[in-house]
Amino acid sequence: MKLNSNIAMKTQVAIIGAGPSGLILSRYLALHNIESIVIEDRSREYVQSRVRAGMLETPTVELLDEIGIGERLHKEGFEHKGIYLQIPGKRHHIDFQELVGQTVWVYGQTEIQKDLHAACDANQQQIYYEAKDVHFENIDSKNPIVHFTDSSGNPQKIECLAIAGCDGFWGVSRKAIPDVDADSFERVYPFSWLGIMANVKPSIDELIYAWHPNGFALNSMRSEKVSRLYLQVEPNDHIDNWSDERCWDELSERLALPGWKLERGEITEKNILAMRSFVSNKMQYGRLFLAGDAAHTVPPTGAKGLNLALNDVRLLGETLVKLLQQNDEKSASEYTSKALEKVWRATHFSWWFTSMMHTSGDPFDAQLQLSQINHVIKSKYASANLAENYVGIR
Ligand code: FAS
Ligand code: PHB
Repeated sequence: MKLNSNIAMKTQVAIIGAGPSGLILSRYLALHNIESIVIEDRSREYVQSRVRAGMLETPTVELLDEIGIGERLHKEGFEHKGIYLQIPGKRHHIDFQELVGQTVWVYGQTEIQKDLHAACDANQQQIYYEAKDVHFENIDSKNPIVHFTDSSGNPQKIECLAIAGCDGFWGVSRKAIPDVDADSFERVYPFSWLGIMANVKPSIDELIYAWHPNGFALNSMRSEKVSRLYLQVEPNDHIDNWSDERCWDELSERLALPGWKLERGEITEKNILAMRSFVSNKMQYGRLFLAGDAAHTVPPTGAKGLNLALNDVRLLGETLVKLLQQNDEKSASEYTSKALEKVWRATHFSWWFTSMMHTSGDPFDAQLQLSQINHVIKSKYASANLAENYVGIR
């Protein structure tokens, strides 16, 4: 039954998107006694089921601990001291602990989403799932309004003091910023990733990033029983072209090393992920602030996407606390410039690592890449540069 709702809900912050950025921001704000309402386009089940990131920087782990959802991560996650870089016949360990004194954590984004849902349920966080037609009013005032249609088809209105656009690359928030495209940058890469999830014990203790003439391959993991692996494929490739056997044969070829065997198992998930770098240099307008993939996207080679999103979330959380509790408009005006420093560093690193590891079919490119990878392997300084960026520059 459609009700014509003219009664406005009131909250301090309206958050668009219930992915990691939106829900972690809602937890951070609640920790600082700031109320929020979350509006999400998809169902809770759909958001929960999306397979995405797997590698967490230490600052991300610290934020999850701070908002009280780090317990399962410390029990079930894996702390990794480095990664392996591989070219045909040679596998070299880059030791982050030794080079820069930092480590990283393997814990799936789907697990973080589960922990967030539990925390939001326990704290009665108001979340509207399957909300449609989200649009804004008065975002350049101190009392912006969010309009949407709820899952029962009823029009809803939220009067708030700030809007957090955490609705990802395809969301509506970034598009609400005037002339946003004039200050945005995009690079679409001429390849995609085929990602597979498999019920098989990981064949090695830490991640392998492998350059191979056939294309890049990544051996990652989720638990002692689940492996997560990726193959560079053509940009318009389709999972119908990739039988389980072809996946395992190609992964075995690209990750091959004498005396080592890639274990095979039941493949439970296959997806193809387009590769793009995108940055909007406009991350706010009036009382609308963007965080996470709503403002930027990186190719997942450097495992930066989720970590960069949560760097924004911490900064936006701090900014909103100062704005709403201390009326600190100056900090609010500096949000974008502060966020972009890390956004561009992570964007450059993700582009650099992607360009070094993915083949183009051009033999000259291949020689340059092999020379660069060998330099990173042999030079302590070049290894430290990779390590410093991978663990997350503070
Ligand atoms: P998200 O896109 O996760 O969440 C945005 C939310 O907003 C979604 O739930 C969406 O449904 C909702 N939304 C969209 N439009 C809306 C609207 N109009 N109204 C209301 N809600 C709306 N990163 C890595 O580090 N490693 C990886 O391997 C990796 N793999 C990825 C695979 C895929 C397919 C994708 C898309 C991304 C991947 N990423 C990876 C990056 C990913 O982890 C993101 O960085 C992370 O999800 C960012 O989180 P959010 O900013 O919350 O955006
Ligand atoms: C993953 O485990 O999904 C993963 C890990 C590291 C990356 C990309 C993806 O660089």
